[in-house]
Amino acid sequence: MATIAARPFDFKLDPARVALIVIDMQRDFLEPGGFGESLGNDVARLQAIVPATARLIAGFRAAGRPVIHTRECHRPDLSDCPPAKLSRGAPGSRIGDEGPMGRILISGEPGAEIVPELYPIAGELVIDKPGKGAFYATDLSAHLAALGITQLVFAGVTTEVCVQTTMREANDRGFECLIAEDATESYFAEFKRAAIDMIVAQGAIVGWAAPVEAIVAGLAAGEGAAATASDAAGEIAPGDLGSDGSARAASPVSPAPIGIGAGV
Ligand code: TIU
Repeated sequence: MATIAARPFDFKLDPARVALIVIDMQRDFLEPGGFGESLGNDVARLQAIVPATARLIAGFRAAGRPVIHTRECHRPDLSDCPPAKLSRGAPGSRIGDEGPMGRILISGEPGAEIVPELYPIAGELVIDKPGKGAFYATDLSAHLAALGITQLVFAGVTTEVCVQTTMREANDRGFECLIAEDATESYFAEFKRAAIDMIVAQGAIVGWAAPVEAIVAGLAAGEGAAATASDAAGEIAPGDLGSDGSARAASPVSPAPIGIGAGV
């Protein structure tokens, strides 16, 4: 175990059981002309967390711990996008409409891709999700169970929408959740602050919050222990899952989606 100074109190990080989930660091949310801007937002705020998020990802990779990426996007035929969601955004630049980065929030289009600085490497899971939460209608639960994960560190965008929704889903499923507070951002500064305050309130009712540097330092400190525990448990490493397609390697060109699962 490694102790990380966190809000509302120290987080006991288990280096053998922790994974990082990077939520929706896609061009559609971070760059002009995508879904985020179509909703009336200034996307510049979100670009500022790319360096801290890259440091966090590098820390997990260096420690040999899983990095899982999510992308909010829909099938080209929009069969996984409910009418209530389709009707959001400015007319002419809604989900499925053509934009400067291709069809907005559609799987396989340039806008749905993760920004180059944070691109997945071979062996990392990429979960395409039709909702705000990453557990809804995806295979995420099954992958985390197969990897022996009990703790999740969260980064990505936006704090009060997809990050908070996924963190609440994870908390209800029994995961210990820690948000990296300088590797997450909202289009609204006050919403980010409020979301994190809500997460850590009432004795970590949803989870903990800590800066990237503290998390990376904790991971590095616990690395030796992780290797020992992992060996003893015969833990499955990312990329070691079977050939049934349950964990596909991300290609450097276009990460393969895990697909729509059983909604566990
Ligand atoms: N609009 C907004 O703040 N967020 C989203 O629509 N999706 C995510 O947070 N990824």
